[in-house]
Order: sequence, then C-alpha cells, then structure tokens
Amino acid sequence: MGVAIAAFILTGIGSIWSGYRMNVDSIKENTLETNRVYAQKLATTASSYLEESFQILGYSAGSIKTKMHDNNALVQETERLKMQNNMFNSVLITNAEGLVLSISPPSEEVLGEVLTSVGAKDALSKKEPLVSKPYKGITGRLLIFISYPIFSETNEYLGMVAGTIYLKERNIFNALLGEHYYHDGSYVYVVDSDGRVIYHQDQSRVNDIAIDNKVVQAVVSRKNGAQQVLNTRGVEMLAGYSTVPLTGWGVVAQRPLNVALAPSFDRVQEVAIKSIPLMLISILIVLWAAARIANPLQQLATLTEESMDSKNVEGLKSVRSWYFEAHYLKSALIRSLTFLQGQVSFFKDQSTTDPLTGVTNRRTMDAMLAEWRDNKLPHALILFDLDHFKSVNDTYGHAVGDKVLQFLAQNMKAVAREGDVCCRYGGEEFVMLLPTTTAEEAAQVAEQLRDMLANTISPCGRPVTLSAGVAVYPQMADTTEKLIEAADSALYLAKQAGRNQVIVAEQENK
Ligand code: GH3
Ligand code: MG
Ligand code: MG
Repeated sequence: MGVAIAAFILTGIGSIWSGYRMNVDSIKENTLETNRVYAQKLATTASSYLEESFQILGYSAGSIKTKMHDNNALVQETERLKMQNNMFNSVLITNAEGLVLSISPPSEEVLGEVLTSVGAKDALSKKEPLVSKPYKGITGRLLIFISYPIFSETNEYLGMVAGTIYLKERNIFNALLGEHYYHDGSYVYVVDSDGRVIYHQDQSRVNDIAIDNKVVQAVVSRKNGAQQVLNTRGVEMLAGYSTVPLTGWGVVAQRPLNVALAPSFDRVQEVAIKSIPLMLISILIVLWAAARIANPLQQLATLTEESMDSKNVEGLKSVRSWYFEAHYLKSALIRSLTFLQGQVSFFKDQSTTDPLTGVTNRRTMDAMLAEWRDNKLPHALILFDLDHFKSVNDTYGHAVGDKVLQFLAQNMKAVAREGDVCCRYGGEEFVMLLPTTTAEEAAQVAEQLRDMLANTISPCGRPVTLSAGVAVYPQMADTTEKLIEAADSALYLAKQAGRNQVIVAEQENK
C-alpha cells in the first residue's frame, strides 16, 4: 500500500515538474525571440537615426558653405540645428583646421578653440561623414561626435558641421532606447564596435568595456541573434542582440532569467497547492480501496485458521467477498476445507471404529480406559459375550453370524446412555464403558440389553442371548487389567450359571 501511495505522489510531482520544465523551455524560447526582435528593431531605429543625422548635417553643410565667413549666419545655423530637433546635445561648426567657429548651446570653453581629439582629427583628415568613437571632449564630457564635411562650390574643404551626443547625460539614446521598455529588470544597452558601453540605463556603466560578455563578443563581430548569457554581474540573462551596420554598434535587449520565469514558478506553486487537496483525496481513496480489497482476504485468512479448529466453514461463508477474485478464493477455500475436514473425520473414524459393527474398536477402547484411569475417573465396565455363538455360525453361516454381531451392536447403542461408549472387544465379545457409573446402574444397563436381545428376533430368525460380567473402577479393581479380569470372571460365572444373565463382580476381586 505504501508503494502505491509513493508511486502516486511521485507521479503527481513528476507531472507538475515536467509541466514546469516544458513551460520554462517555452518561456525561455519566447523571451529570447522577443528580445532578439526587439534588439533588431532598436538597431534599425538607431541606423535610421544616424542616417537622418547625416542628412540634417549634410543639408546644413550645403546651406552654410557660402557663409563660412559670416559669423552671424554660423551662429544662427548652429542654433537652428540645435533647436530644430533634440538629436544632439550640442552642435558646432569648425573650419578646415578644426577651429570652432560657432557652437550651440554657446560655450566659452569651446568657441575659438581647435579641436584636438582623435575623433575630431579623424573627421578633419578623412573629410567624410563620420561617427566617432566615444572620447572625452574639451569640457571633459564623454561624447560621440557625428560630423559632416563642408565643401565649397569648387570642392575645397572648408571644415565641418557636427553634432555631439553626451553619453553620460540625458541624450537622444534615452529617448530612443530607454523610455519604453519593461520596468522589471529588463533593459537595453548599446556598445560600440570595440565593446565599450555607449548607452546603458545605469549611466555609471557607460564607457565600461564589456567585451568579456559573450553577447557583446557576438554583436561586435556583427552577429545578430539571441542567447542565454551570464552578465558581468553574474546574473543569468536572456539576451537578444543586433548590430547597427553603419557604425558597428551592437544593441542588446535582455531580461533576467529569474524574472522571466517568475510567473511560471508562481504557476507551478499554484498548481501544486491546488493539487494538494486532490492528491490527499486520492490517497484516501487509495487507502480506502486498498483496505476494502485487503479486508476479505484478511478475514478469509483468519477464518480459515479458525475453521481448522472449529471444524466448520460457516464463518468463511459469511465473509463478504465483493469482488470476483476474493469470491473465487472464498469458494475454493470452503470447498477444500469441507473436503479436508471430511477426509480427516473419515480417517479418524476409520482408525477408531470397528469396520463390521461401527462401534469403537479395541485399540481406542484401551486408550480411553488408560485416560480415564490417569484422570482417576470412576467408571463401570460391562463385558458381553453371545451365548453359543459358534452354533449360530454353524447353523446359519458366517455371514448371518456377522449380521447378528451388527444387530447386537445396534442394540448396545440403543441402551447406551449419553457418555457411555460401546466397543468391540474381539470376536463376539463386546464391552460397554460407563463413566461415573455405579455397579448397580451398570448392571441395570446390561440387564436392559440382555432382556432386549432375549426378546427380539435377530437376523438368524430367532432371538439370541448373551451373558455379561460387570465390574467398576476403582472400587473393584485399581488397574485396567484387573478391571477387565474382574468383568471376565463375572462373565465366566454367568456362563457357568446357565448363560443369558448378568453378574456383577465381587468387591473382593480387587
Ligand atoms: P459360549 O456360550 O460359551 O460363549 O459359546 P460360544 O459358542 O459363543 O463359544 P465362544 O464364545 O468360545 O465362541 C466364539 C465364536 O464366535 C467362535 C467364532 O466362530 C465366532 N466368531 C468370532 N468372531 C466372529 C466374527 O467376526 N464373525 C462370526 N460370524 N463369527 C465369529
Ligand atoms: Mg466368546
Ligand atoms: Mg460366546
């Protein structure tokens, strides 16, 4: 039964667990796919943003190329560009040497200075639209520099118009990437082509090198995709990533694994809690059913044992065997027990009775006498002997003689009282044992039989007579042998005295 319950519980837990595993797998897959698509969308947005920036700067470069010496026009243009949209944290125009001619918002620190940063120098020497790597500008800010060259009508390089993005301050990336994402630990970050963080919701992380991260490695080698990854803080993340082809930037959108799985875990708990009552009920049902099944078997077992002692199968018959197997077992038990008991009593009778007359045999008689003597049970013994039986045999044949013996036995049983035992002592001699009986009472019983026989037609066609000797234990004999001897002597006297009579042994025979 324990095994059944254990199997039951394990199956329950197993099915909840496998449900959970399946759920976990599908949640992971879905989250990875969602983040992959989201990163791709953001990379596309960043691309079009950069393209738009170039367009705006390009347009500005075209409009300003004839006014490079008109300071007012330059100031107006930078202001216009700055105001026109929120793309840049600052806008500036330099000449071909990198000298800042105009800047918005106005900055005394920068205006009139020559830009010497790697990014600015790169742009001045390449003379083409460029997005710089992150670097520290004159003001000490970490920034990215997006520039567009200015060429005259005659294709002479005049300088550049550029917008900056301050990476550690509120910037266009915040608007593009930071605003509309989950607030549950999910976030987006952007790295440049070296794996340096250029956007992160946590600004202190900006400018960190994140190239150890597997996803960053993938994205800087210009791969798009999604995978589960351990981030730099040791948190398992489900990350989608995509590159921005123009700059080699990588956009990563990710969600902590535990956050993604939390609803699923909650669901498992809910399912587990909900299934507890059901499970308990089922266990009770199993217990009840097991008890119901075991009950008839237990009863059959105990009652079989009892019926061995009590020698009856009534108890077994009353067992409620409500299912086929128990019923089958019950009938088989009843049948075999009845048969067995029949056999046992048959053999018992066989061993204790005389086959011709059906009365107790000599061996059993001896055993009874010994037992009564051992128990000091007072008793009387009558020894009967048919008169002139030889002549019955001689006249009517041995078979008729046998019938006469059976006839005698029947009559003996008829006169025997409850508790008296009729025995065949040997040949045509019979004994009756009478427990707790006096000599007088025994003589009466013997007399009754003598009288009955002498007045009834026997199987030989006429009455037969008998003689009897009576003795009692312990008054007349203190051993069984002496008791039989005493009865035999009395019988002898009866024969001597003319037969067909009962004689009680003398006291002195003791
Ligand atoms: P008594 O009056 O002196 O007893 O004369 P009796 O003829 O009966 O003499 P006894 O008791 O000596 O004879 C016993 C006879 O009983 C001898 C034997 O043929 C006969 N007998 C013994 N056993 C059986 C038996 O099983 N069947 C038959 N038919 N006769 C038996
Ligand atoms: Mg005899
Ligand atoms: Mg005789």
